[in-house]
Amino acid sequence: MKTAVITGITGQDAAYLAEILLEKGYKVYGTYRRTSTVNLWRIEELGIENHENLELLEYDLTDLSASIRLLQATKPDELYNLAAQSFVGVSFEQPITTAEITGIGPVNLLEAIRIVNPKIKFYQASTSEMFGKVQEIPQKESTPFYPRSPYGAAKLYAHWMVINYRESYDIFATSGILFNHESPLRGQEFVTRKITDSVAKIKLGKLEVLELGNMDAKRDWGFAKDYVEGMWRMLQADKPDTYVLATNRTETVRDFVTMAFKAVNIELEWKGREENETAVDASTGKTLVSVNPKFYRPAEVELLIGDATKAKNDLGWEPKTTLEELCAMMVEADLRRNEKGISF
Ligand code: NDP
Ligand code: GDR
Repeated sequence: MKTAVITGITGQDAAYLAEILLEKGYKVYGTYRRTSTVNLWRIEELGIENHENLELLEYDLTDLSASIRLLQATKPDELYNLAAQSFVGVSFEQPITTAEITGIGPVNLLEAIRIVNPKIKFYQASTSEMFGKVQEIPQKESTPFYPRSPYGAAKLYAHWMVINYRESYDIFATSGILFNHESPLRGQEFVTRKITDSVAKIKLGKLEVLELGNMDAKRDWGFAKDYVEGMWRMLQADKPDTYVLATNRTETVRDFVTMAFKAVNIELEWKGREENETAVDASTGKTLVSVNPKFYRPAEVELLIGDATKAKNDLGWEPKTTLEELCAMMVEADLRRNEKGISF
């Protein structure tokens, strides 16, 4: 039986990864950090919280000694580092915390591997945010980086440290540059989930208007469950490397809003531009979407579209879920939750 450690078990990706590793027969240790109320709703939604091969351990990524003891106690074959301060918007307000968790945190784990057992295979959750300001379309492994946020810069530091530990110490350290991936388990602060939850509330008469920031930002959105399969495949490869996972399709935030309303049979009509942009219900004329500049960021990543050809060729990985399917799945889950009065 293989053993894996997944950091950040309370997060979206870790929940799906734990699910597929348990299905593959792994013993899985998931780490959570100490808070006054630990929220395990994601693994509970997946029904794996009491799985006999899943064990939860308290751990903070910013602590080197805790990282060493984590690996001594669990003796993993594979270590997936999914923990991070992962919200780009917050990283502008908390750049130092973001650097400590998202930038230096992974180095604590790399050092722990070096000290405890250099044979442990390591996966680092790198991100398309490292590409930032457009240098090339579509973005792939060889595209130059130009991060546009404290989060992107912190992730880029960690990314280069992974490559350095790979080359310096012969550690199986792999980096997945993943483009945005969403699901019904996505946090509500991220734009897709904010949209699907608000659409559900508007449909049920629990919210009047959805307020958003930059509608023109373009993202390459995939389904998180497809992407965690790619993470696992990366650690089964013959050698450590860097891989992009993406769908190679990009849409604006506005397009996603239109799609989500369509999923509840509401056609939108868009009016105005930038700060004055709104969308009304085409059949009633009621305003359902408006722009609030408080959601603008000091610097924006305007366009992301990834090329995952390398992952397809080397790992046989391809996304399976279309954006329409993903959006409908998220709206449906939020309708169900809102009907029951549950809010995650
Ligand atoms: P989430 O924000 O859902 O989860 C992040 C996890 O990290 C949470 O469990 C959080 O715990 C944990 N965490 C935060 N700080 C610490 C800390 N100091 N010590 C230990 N754990 C900590 O992220 P996702 O699941 O969406 O993403 C997983 C990883 O992939 C992240 O590293 C993210 O940056 C990266 N990524 C995500 C993409 C996406 O589109 N989802 C795309 C590319 C990369 P808590 O619940 O206590 O806050
Ligand atoms: P992103 O995701 O920054 O790409 O990072 P997010 O969903 O937060 O933003 C996507 C785009 O939507 C625009 N936007 C808004 N965003 C939020 N959150 N709220 C709004 O109201 C809003 N209105 C417009 C944003 O400006 C942005 O352009 C995610 C995270 O999961 C990272 O951890 C990960 O690394 C990257 O995806 C790839």
